[in-house]
Amino acid sequence: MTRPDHSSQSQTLERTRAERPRLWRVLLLNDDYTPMEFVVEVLMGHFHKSAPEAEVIMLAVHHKGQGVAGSYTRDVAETKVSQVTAEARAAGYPLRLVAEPEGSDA
Ligand code: TYC
Repeated sequence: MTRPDHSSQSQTLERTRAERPRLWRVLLLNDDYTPMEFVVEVLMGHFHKSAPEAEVIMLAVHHKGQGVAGSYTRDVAETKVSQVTAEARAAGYPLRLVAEPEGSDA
């Protein structure tokens, strides 16, 4: 009796597991009302930027309209969007963030 040949299937599964998960960028969007200091604190507290790094990113978003806060697996990126958005709303600010897959450059 011959057993079914699963070799190609298991090779596929092993290769899939070996690949790194696609990363998602968390984008910060500019607005006219969120204080610069709040954005800097978000970048330091949620995205682990140093004070000088956070300042550079915040000013780039302020001048260009949007910028990358960090890249993470999809779950982590979406959680950061939710948590920071909730924190901004609780503070009364309209700050917006979105997560997008890397490689989807506009
Ligand atoms: N434009 C805001 C201001 O002048 C600062 C700001 C920067 C807001 C970055 C949002 O993602 C942002 N107070």
